Amino acid sequence: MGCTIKCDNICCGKSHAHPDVVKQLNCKFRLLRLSGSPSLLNKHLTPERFQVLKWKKTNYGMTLLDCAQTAFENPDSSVGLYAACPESYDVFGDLFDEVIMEYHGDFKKSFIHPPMDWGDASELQNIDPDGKYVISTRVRTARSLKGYPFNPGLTEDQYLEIEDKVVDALTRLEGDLKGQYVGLINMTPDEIEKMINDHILYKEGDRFLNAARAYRFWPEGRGYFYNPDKTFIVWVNEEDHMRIISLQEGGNLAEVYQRLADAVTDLSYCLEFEKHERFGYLSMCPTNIGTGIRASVHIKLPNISEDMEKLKEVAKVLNLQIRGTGGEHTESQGGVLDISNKRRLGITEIEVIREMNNGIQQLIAMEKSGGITM
Ligand code: ADP
Ligand code: DAR
Repeated sequence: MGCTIKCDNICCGKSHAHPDVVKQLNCKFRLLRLSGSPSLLNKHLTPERFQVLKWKKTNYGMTLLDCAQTAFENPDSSVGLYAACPESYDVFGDLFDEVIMEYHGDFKKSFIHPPMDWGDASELQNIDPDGKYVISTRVRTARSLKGYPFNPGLTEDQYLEIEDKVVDALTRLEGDLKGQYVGLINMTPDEIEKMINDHILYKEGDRFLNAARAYRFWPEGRGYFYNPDKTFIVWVNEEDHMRIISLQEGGNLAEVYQRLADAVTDLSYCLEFEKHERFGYLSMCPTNIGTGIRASVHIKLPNISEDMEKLKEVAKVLNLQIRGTGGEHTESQGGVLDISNKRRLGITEIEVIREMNNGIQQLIAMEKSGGITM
């Protein structure tokens, strides 16, 4: 549709955000600036960028409000920006490029994410063969179905369409990956709580996702797939259309990683994933683009975790991220830390795993030597 609204700039001949949306954005932007929010959104959505981006709208009908509302409602966000649809990464590219550059360690505008390369899992050894530190190992990636918006733009029918397409593909898997799907709508609250506590199912009620309108029509179209051993899990329509997860007790990273590589490869024969020419595989959060991989261990490091601030500094140097026992936005319980790679973009799948493996090995070596040596 041609431009029907005269924005601040010369009319660009494209569809624009409605003036009522721009009015909301003006107010929320001012409040965000006054809040002193530490978010990457507040740092990089400069007044100059705001004046241009507030008028833009994607072909999915998504605006800057759909992308930034998470931080408007949660000024304490660390990132504060979600893509409302695949086009958001380009239509609001002046903002997303800056956030991505900072989060993923200097991924410059000229950089292009490398082609997918799972490498050879046999180069990976068991992170903790004596089983003294690592309780469990998990490797997950995010994938979005091509042609659909992300949570802020999905209709109820689209949630159900995505669920149907993903479940059809999952039920074609064979061998170790064979399993069953259960929709949240068919689960009791106690069953859901048990699966969350067992680290199998996603938590509900994340305030950042709620502000991003990710819980509309809940639990319609939401559920998870699992194999009998619960070492292969797929979340459907939580933060992303798909989270593909491989996990098991112990530190056998090679086995966990190979299972994920096989699953993604098999699913790619049945599903077309959203992919960007620069950013690789797209997801709702700019922290999860590229490989989309988060490879983590649940680990106990009683000596070096006595000084958590120092451990976090070392983790940053090793490109590692520390989360609580229940995952993001949770605290550590019983000394169990969730430690994973931070970078997911600009390096290949096998390079992500190498970076995580090397980092964890260095932390275990420090634990054995009795203290942090960096
Ligand atoms: P994501 O990994 O998808 O970014 P979270 O950080 O919220 O999401 O973690 C999701 C779930 O996975 C949580 O229940 C968390 O405890 C669990 N988890 C993460 N890493 C491991 C691991 N190495 N072993 C067992 N469970 C894990
Ligand atoms: N909590 C939001 C998102 C941070 C990245 N984690 C994701 N995508 N689950 C924030 O901006 O702090």
